[in-house]
Amino acid sequence: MRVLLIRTGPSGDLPELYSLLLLNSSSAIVAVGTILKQFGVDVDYWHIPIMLGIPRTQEKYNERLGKFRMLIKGSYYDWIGFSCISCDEYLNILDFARICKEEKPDTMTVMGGYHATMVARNIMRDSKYIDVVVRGDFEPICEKFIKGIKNHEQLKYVPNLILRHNGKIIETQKMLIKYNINTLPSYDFSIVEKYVSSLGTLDIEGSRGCKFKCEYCSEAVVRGGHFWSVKKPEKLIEGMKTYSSFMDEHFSYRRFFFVDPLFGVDKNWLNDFCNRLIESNLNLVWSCEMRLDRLNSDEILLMRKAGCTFIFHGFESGSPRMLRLMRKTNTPEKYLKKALEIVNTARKHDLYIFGSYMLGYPGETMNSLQETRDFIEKQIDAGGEYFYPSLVFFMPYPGTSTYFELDKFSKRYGTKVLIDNLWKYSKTCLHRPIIQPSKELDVGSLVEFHSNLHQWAKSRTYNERMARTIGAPTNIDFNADLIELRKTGCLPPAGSVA
Ligand code: B12
Ligand code: SF4
Repeated sequence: MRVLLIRTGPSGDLPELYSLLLLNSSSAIVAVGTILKQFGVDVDYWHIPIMLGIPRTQEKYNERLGKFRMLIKGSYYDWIGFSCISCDEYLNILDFARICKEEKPDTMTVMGGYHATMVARNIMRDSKYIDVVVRGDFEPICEKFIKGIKNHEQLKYVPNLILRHNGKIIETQKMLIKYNINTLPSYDFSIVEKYVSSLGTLDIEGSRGCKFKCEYCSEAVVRGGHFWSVKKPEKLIEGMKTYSSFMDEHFSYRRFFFVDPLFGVDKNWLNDFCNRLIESNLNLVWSCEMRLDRLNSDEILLMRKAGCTFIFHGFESGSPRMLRLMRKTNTPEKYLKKALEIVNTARKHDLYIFGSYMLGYPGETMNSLQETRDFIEKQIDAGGEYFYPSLVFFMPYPGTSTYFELDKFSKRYGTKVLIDNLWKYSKTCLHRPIIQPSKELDVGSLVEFHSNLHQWAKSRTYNERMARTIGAPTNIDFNADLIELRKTGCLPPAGSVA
C-alpha cells in the first residue's frame, strides 16, 4: 500500500506562521507516517511550503496549485492524508484535496488532526473532496484502518471515523481509546528527511494528552481531558540519542521542540528527566510549552542545565478578572506575582520565555486590556531581552466549551459573534478578532490596541540572539511583509473584520 501524507501549511499568508512551519518537522505527520510504516505501508510526505514555496499573492498561490496538480497527475497512491492542525489550514487543504479528487477520483482523501477532529461533521457535510475524517489519535486505529482501506466494507467497523459510504455519511463508533505512549514506535524521521535542510528543529513528544479541561482549548475536547500518557524518561532519552545521530547527519547542532500540550506536568518526572539528560551528556538543546507558575527557581535552573533554551507559556492575561473568567487560575494575584518572578529567574539563568496572551476574550474591556499591557511592561522589565510577549486574538475554537457558551457571554457582557464559523470562509481567521468581546470594547479599538502593543513590545524585546535560540529566521522583516501582504489583498486591512 502506498500513502501520501500532506502538510499544506496555514493559508493565513502570515510570514510569522510560515516561518514557524518551515522550521518544524510536524509531529502529527511523523507520528502517522511512523505507525503506517510499522504496518508495512510505503509512506511519502509532501511538505508543501518547502516543496512548492510560500505564495505571497493570489497569483503565486494559483501557480502553486498548478504545480501541485502536475505532481499529483504523475503519481500513484492508494490514499492521501492531510493533517489539519488549525482553523487556518482548512480552506487551503480543501484546495489541494479538490485537485487530488479531480486528477485521481478513485484515490481516497483522508483528513486528521485537531481542527479536523473538532469539526469532523461539518467537513463531511460541506466538502465533497474529503472521503474520511479521522477523529483523534491514529495509532490505536491504524491497523484496522489499513484493513478497511483494502476492503471498504470493513471501514464501518473502525472506531472514530466519519466517512462516505454508498452515497451516505456514516459515523463509526466514537470512543476515547486509552493507551500507553511507551508502546508506540519511536518517531521515524526519515519521513521528513528530504526537507531536512529547511528544518531547524525536530519536534518530539514527551507526553500526549492533558488532564486539564481549559474552557477555550481544543485539547480538552479532542482527548476529552481524560487522557494523559507520559514517556519513561529513560526511553525518551534513548530516543533523543537516536534522533541526535539523525540531526548530526544534517545539522551542526541538535535542537528539539517538545510538542506536549503541557510538558513536565509531573514534577517528579521533570526532575528525573532533566537529571538523566544531564548525565547522558548528549549536548543538545530543547524547548517546550508549560505552565511556568508551577515551577520554582531550582527547577528552572535544572531545566537550563539539561539544555532547555526557551519555554512557551500561555499567560493569557494580566487582568485578575479575566484570568478568573478564563478559569486559568482561582488565585490570579498569586499567579501574576509568580509570572513576574519566574520571568526574572529565567533571565538570570539565560533561559528565554515566550509568553502568549489572548486578547479579546468574552468580557474583555479596555480597562482589562490596559491591565494586560501594564503587566506585560512589568514582565519586560523583569525579563528584559529574555522575554517576548506573543499577542493573539481570542478565537472561540469550534467545539470548545467557550464556543458553546457564547450565548451566555452575550447576555452577560454583550459579547457578539461577528462571523460564525469563520474558518469555513476565511483563510486568516485566527489572526483577527471574530468576536466583539463586550459592549464596552469594539473590535476596531481591540485591533488598534493589539497592533500598538505588538509594535511596542517587539521593539523592546525581540533580538537576534532570541531569534536564533528559537530557530526563527532573522532575515524576515515581518512588518514589511505584512504591509506587502495587505497591499496584495491577501490580508484584510488592519482594523477590518470581514
Ligand atoms: C506543537 C503545536 C504547535 C507547533 C507545531 C505545529 C505543527 N505544525 O506541527 C507550533 C508551535 C508551530 C504550532 C503553531 C500553531 N498552533 Co499549535 N499546537 C501544538 C500542540 C501543542 C501539539 C500538536 C502536536 O503536534 N501534537 C502531537 C501529535 C502527534 O498529535 P496530533 O497533532 O494530535 O496528531 C495525532 C492525531 O490528531 C492524528 N492526526 C493528525 N494529523 C493527521 C492526519 C491524518 C491523515 C490522519 C489519518 C491522522 C492525523 O494522528 C496523530 C497521531 O495520533 C497543539 C495542542 C495543544 N493542546 O496545545 C496546539 C494546537 C494544535 N495549535 C493550535 C494553534 C491555534 C496554532 C497556531 C495557529 C497558533 C497561532 N495562533 O499562531 C499555529 C499554527 C500552526 C499551523 N497551522 O500549522 C491549536 C489549534 C486549535 C484549532 N482548533 O484550530 C491547538 C489545538 C492548541 C489549542 N490552543 O487549542 N502549534
Ligand atoms: S490549555 Fe493547556 S492546560 Fe489547558 S486543557 Fe489545553 S493543553 Fe491542557
